Amino acid sequence: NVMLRLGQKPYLTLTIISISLTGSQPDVETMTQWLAPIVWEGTFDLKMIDSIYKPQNITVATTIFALGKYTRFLRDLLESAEKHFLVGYRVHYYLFTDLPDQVPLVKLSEGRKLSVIKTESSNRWQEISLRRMERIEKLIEEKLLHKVDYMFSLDVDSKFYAHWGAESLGDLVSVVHAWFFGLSRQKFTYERRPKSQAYIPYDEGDYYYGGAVFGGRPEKVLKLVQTCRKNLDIDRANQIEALWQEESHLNKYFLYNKPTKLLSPEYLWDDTKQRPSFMKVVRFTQVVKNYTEVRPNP
Ligand code: UD2
Repeated sequence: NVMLRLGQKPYLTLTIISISLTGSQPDVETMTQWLAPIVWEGTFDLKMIDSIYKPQNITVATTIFALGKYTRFLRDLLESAEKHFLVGYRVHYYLFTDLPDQVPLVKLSEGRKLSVIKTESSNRWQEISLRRMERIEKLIEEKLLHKVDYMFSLDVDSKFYAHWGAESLGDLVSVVHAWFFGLSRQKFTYERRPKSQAYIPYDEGDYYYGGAVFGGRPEKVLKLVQTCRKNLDIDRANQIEALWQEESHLNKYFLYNKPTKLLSPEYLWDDTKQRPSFMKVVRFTQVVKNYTEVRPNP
């Protein structure tokens, strides 16, 4: 759907069917209103993309947090990443964990490495999830800025199933949450309490983005994590925690700082959800987990 704003009138919605780059593109939105691409199978020419990025010999840092029982997801995530994630590119995984002994030995391909960063845990899963922002901020400032070309942050309870390559790279990259793709903004689970810094009113918002994947150039991601961290601090001081912790703050950030590239739900699917016919490939999914069993608190 392409929304046009006409003078003082409310929105007029035009539905454009099959915006096609290759002739085989499904009937889905492939461009945002601010002209950022939404990446789907069939919207890009991988050979051309590789011919641009490969000669640049880029390095992509990837942050993963595995605290407490979440270390059990590491083997699958890393082994599947070695098969599908930016294959042929230099990838440096930065793994934050309180249990370095439980990091599995996974054979990495040439040009790829893994650094373990010992991290303090928490007895609240919400805290573990939202504190990723300040930890990524510190990592960028100390190790990534002006040293790596791109970066991603990935949830650990996930697995790659198919190609995820350089078509995903951009200045500021977000992923459209599988559960909310195609829904109207009133249905998005943004933070709705004005007391929180993550507040978004019902008449605003473009997409609902997943907290499990974001990325971009380190300097752009630094601005994102810094802003979210500051807003999380203000919320904490005001004794309010946004509905979906840092994911709520991320959504607020992307509302006013539009991502330059959106990854379609192919890049963050949910194994419990049936795949719609327009989705030709599932590249990365959240694995099914028993929340009460893996989390430190309910
Ligand atoms: C959603 C988001 C997640 C995050 C969270 C909000 C998606 C698909 N997932 O997932 O990114 O925004 O809501 O709080 O968009 N972790 C640990 N140990 C723990 C608990 C969490 O390491 O005990 C880490 C781990 O990297 C995990 C991440 O925090 O992947 C997010 O936690 P979650 O997967 O339990 O959150 P969930 O499924 O509600």
